[in-house]
Amino acid sequence: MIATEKTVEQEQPISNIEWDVERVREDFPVLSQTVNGKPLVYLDNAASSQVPQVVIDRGSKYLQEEHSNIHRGVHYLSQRATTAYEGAREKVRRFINARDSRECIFVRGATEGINLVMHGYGRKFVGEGDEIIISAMEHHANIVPWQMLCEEKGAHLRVIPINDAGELILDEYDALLNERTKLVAIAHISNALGTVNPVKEIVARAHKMGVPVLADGAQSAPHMVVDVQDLDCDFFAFSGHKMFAPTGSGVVYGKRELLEKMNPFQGGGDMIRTVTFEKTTYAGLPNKFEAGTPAIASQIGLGAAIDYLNSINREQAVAYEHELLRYATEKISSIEGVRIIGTAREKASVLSFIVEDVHPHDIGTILDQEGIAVRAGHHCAQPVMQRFQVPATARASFAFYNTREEVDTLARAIEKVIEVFS
Ligand code: 7TS
Repeated sequence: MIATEKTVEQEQPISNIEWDVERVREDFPVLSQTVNGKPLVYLDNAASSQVPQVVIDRGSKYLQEEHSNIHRGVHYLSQRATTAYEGAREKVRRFINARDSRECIFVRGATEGINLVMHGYGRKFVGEGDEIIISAMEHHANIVPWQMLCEEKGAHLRVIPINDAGELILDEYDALLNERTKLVAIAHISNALGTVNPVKEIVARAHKMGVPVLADGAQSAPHMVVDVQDLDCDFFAFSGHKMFAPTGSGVVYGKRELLEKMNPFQGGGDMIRTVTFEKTTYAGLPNKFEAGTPAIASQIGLGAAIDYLNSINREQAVAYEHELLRYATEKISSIEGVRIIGTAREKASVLSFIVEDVHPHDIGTILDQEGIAVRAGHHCAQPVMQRFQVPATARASFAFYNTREEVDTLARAIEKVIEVFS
């Protein structure tokens, strides 16, 4: 459990976790720079995480030696590019423990993955009077597509409320599930609050009613060990750029029987079997959902990022991050005038806070002068801000390369903010 009460600062070592953070930091060249004359303290990982040298090198190797279009060529380079691209798909399969790599569709990121499910599944299977359940802590990427669908179809969006700690009220979820429910779409981890949602339980309850579940894994894929078969979710979307890979990479996983029933997302090259002016037949999985030339270099980079994650001890990385969040929560919440937004029992990676009488944007600006990168705003989760009646929050979000010293620097800088505005 993350401590949330104002407690006297205690020096507790990060115990029993053998994590050589200084060694790990050497893998990430971005981290060693100075910003505004101060060492960079990068605490905006929920927006985009940094990229290790091995991923950068893999991207360079592709561009220097392999760059070519995939699937269509018999020539040497095209075959090498195809092998690398499809190799990345198999790495993704193992990373999330999907049954079959054809269930892993490459997309630009979580947003595109959710939109793919909205178009492919929603537009085919949701009709007038049907309902889609989301929660009060969703990122706009998991709200707006469903609203667009509801508007088009005359369906209704139902929202699971959250309590003052930022946890789902599961009794309300039970009350919302009914025979009109066509899909549940839920964040695995909230980007604004850090809450880890009980996706496995949510899925089990939905499946009792025969309802499929999409888990938005944008924040969980980088910070948890994810097993889609264990979760038993029907769809799982995530972005590469939040898990140490380049932008433009990402995946939506879907159970094969559902993906096969769905309509394609976009039409074009590579997603067809035959085309005549009268009729087009579609390719099998995964190509049916990957029209046009994909982000080949980025997805190969995602494969390299997964290799990197496999090369460090993933369980230790998760435990270290958890301990760092606990330390940060204790330290930051003990500063007079600071309030943490999001105090769920199960949290990961994200610390959202406000400072009495200071706008979060001013916090962000002053912290930047100290070389500290945090995000200030609504974090594309405006309904969360409305729920907690705040215009915005400042958000520090951690990765396994962040240190306790960086948390201390953040705490000192927040104290400075309070001084400036007092
Ligand atoms: N879902 C969640 C839970 C997210 O945190 C984000 C991005 C998305 C979906 C969309 O991901 P994208 O890669 O397709 O843009 N979250 C954030 C954030 O917290 N700050 O910047 C982007």
